[in-house]
Amino acid sequence: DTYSKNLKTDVLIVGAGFGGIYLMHKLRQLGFQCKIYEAGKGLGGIWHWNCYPGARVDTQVPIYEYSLPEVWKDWTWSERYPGFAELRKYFEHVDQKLGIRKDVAFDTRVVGAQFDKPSAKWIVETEDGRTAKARYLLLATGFAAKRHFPGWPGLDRFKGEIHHSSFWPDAGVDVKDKRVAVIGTGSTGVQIAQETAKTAGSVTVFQRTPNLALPMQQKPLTREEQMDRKAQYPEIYKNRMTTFAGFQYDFIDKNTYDDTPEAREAFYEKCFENGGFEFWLANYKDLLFDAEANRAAYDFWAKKTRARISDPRKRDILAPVEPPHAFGTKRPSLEQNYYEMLDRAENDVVDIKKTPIVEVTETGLKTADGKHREFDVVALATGFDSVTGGMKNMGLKDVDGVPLSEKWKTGTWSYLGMTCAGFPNMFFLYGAQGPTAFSNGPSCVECQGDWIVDAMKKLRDEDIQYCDATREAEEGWRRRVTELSDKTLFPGTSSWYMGANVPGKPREQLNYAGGIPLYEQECREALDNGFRGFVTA
Ligand code: NA7
Repeated sequence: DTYSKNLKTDVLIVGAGFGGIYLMHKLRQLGFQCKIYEAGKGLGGIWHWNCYPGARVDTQVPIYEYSLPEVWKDWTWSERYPGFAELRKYFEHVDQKLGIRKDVAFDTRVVGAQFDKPSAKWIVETEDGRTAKARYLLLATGFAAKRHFPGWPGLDRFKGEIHHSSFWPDAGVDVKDKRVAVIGTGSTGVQIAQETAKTAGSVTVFQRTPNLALPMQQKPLTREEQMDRKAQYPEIYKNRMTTFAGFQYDFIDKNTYDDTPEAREAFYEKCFENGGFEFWLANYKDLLFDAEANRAAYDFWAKKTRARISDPRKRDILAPVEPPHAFGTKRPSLEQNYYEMLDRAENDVVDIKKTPIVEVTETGLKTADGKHREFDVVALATGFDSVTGGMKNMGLKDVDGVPLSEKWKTGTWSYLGMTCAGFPNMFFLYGAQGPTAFSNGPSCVECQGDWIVDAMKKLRDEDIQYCDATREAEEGWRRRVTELSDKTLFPGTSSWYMGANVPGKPREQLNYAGGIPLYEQECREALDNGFRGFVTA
């Protein structure tokens, strides 16, 4: 069985979130025997780990779900942007339909893996001393498998409750009338702050960089309206693969200054009203390429947001007149009354770019200006060693025994954002140098998952033992990823997209910035041309 000390299987998948489950389902249909190793206690990947207050997906349903008819047919949601509890229920539903759980070993963390060329098998080791042998190793570990904890002295000294967002206790933390500190203003920090503020005595947000957050426009959904729409789902899912980011909308075919100022203002307004990422991903097509166009969008955002904050000090910290970075080159969070909430007298925002946190004490946080603030609960929403951290942390070694963490020490090399030279028959998805951070998760996973499944089918049909990317192909892919990114405004901003959120991490574009359709085309070409860029044996 899945937990046996010496597991043998065709395919070992690591991770039971959107990616791992999709791969297992598709490969089973082709007759591959698959097992999943999952470090957590349940299905759902990030939705298993993320149970912090307010954890919620920023992509609308039904875009944020599988395109598999057997799964979507009779499933409906209670709101446009569901919270983690409902997403966990969704994964139970997926399990009922696809029967995943019986082939998953939970609480099973991979700590070592190497491909043995003579037997053409991966040998995979777990933390508790088990060994698995598999022809294929598929990594579906997501882009946020390794948490980032800043190195402040005293982190373990705090006497109140202190938790990283993705280690939030399942039972929750009572914040009623408590003094809550939230450190970090990524998607996570914004969500924790606005949710805890509903019951906490006070919320203080420690902000290094303002989140250029957009109105979510949350809406309850009825079962009837969703069931009525089901006939359109096949079309919706087909269309999402034709858009840049795998959404239901795309950048419009117009540049910012093609419109008159009035028309532009009206268009921006409409994006805000529709809510979600429309102001980001359905904006003018030069938004992420042209600094001046980007500034116009920023100015609109700042005008709208500043009007919601009456306290001038808070207004300048949360929505400064001068942009902290080009709009959309860091991930905007979707907010619900975030600005009105922070504007209230009992809540506060501290600019830790000006006065960094220098120490955690038994009772609170000390900043560089010597100020000490006391708290009962501290939420660390400081993010992740994103995109590459998880894979570097699994004890993976190439055929010569060189750790992946060494190979990726000074930069990241992959081929097609799904394979690595020296790691035969290993495929990964939703990771480095794929569309990952610039796409809707399920769309990216299905695009890459289908490619991986087709590649494995081809290997089997053509009786090939293994394929291994060449170093030249990797160099070419790295150049491609860089070249696509260099045309955009992304490289000018310090973000986790660029590896710039973790001290000492090489600064480089970690994601493929050409959009899903172009990405899919490039990957298909490699496969259709007889495994171009791979050696096969
Ligand atoms: P993010 O987006 O990486 O946000 C982390 C936040 O923590 C961000 O505001 C950082 O400021 C801040 N941070 C990190 N380290 C420090 C230190 N040392 N001092 C002060 N502030 C710090 O993580 P999330 O969990 O919010 O979101 C991750 C992704 O998951 C998200 O994009 C979605 O796709 C889902 P900074 O901006 O670097 O100045």
